[in-house]
Amino acid sequence: MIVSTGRRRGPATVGLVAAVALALAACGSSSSGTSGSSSAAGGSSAASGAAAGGKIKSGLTVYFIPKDTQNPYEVIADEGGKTALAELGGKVVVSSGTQDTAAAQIPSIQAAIQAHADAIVIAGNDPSALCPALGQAQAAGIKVVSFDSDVTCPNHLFINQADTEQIGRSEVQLLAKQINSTGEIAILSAAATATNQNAWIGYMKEELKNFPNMKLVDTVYGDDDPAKSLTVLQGLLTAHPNLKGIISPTTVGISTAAQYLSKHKDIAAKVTLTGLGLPSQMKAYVLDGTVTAFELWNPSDLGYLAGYAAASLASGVTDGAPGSTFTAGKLKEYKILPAAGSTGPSIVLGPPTVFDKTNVAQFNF
Ligand code: RAM
Repeated sequence: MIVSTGRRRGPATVGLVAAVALALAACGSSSSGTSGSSSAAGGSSAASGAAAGGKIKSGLTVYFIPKDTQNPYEVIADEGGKTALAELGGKVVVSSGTQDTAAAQIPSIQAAIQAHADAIVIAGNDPSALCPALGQAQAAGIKVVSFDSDVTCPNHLFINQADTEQIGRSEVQLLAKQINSTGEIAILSAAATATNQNAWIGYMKEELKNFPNMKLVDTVYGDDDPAKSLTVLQGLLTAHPNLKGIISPTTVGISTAAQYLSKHKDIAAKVTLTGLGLPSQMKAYVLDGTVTAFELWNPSDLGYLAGYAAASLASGVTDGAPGSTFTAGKLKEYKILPAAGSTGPSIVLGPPTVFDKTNVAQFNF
């Protein structure tokens, strides 16, 4: 487990600490239920935000538990959370593993309990395996917010980066435009258990029904590890010599694939790559013509919004009830949306941005 603490606006300190020696029996369990409560993050089922109000408490400690501590996207999101808590007179502790598994995140949840944190903000590497540990945290009075990648555990608020359906469908549409809606395509994803990628892939498959001449021939998983992403990419290209397009709904996957294609122009001439990428990582590959267009939201804003949501819940400023609103600093006011499908109460940051050569250099994330 790797932990870093951010206080005020000072630089983050990253250090290796010993894993908290607590029972990990719950690790890998999938015995969770879905939320039956109308209130997102409280124990009671408040029907409105009437009970909420007041000021954000100062001195709050919020544990940010990203998918892993190495992924630049997650690091930017965590920095956004640190900015939020610094504005509110509290602090963020970033803690997670180095691999995108639920097992690697459980020691960080236990550490948050030990530290009497006020809230946890977590990007789930698995929809249900984290629920027993998160339930223990809630029993200890810790508010739970998920961001980036949701969990299915009860009584939490999900901070979604953009509308899930829009992300999935628009990635297929972006690729279709570039390959004349024709040919074999594949997906280079993150971890096979990642809630966010799997939800987007579900909508990609729906959208592909509108493109009968585009055929999804494979989905491979690089676990948001650059080395593994490269290996599965190479396997994909070998297994499917007629591949026309790849969608990589992960910043790690798309940047790895773009780097490979930029060095193998013969393959890049035949295979079109799109997906979700950081403009800072993708700029070179757009400007050298390897990639035409891809999309993303601002991960820093995502972390900032999650930080404000966690602090608001921990202070009782909002009770997380659908329909209620709260103010997220520079991002202004957000409304909590009702549960829908397998997603509990949530907040959506905003629509994604499409990046191409006209704008890719303009973003600092
Ligand atoms: C990767 C992670 C993250 C996802 C982005 C688009 O960095 O998988 O969860 O939201 O890509």
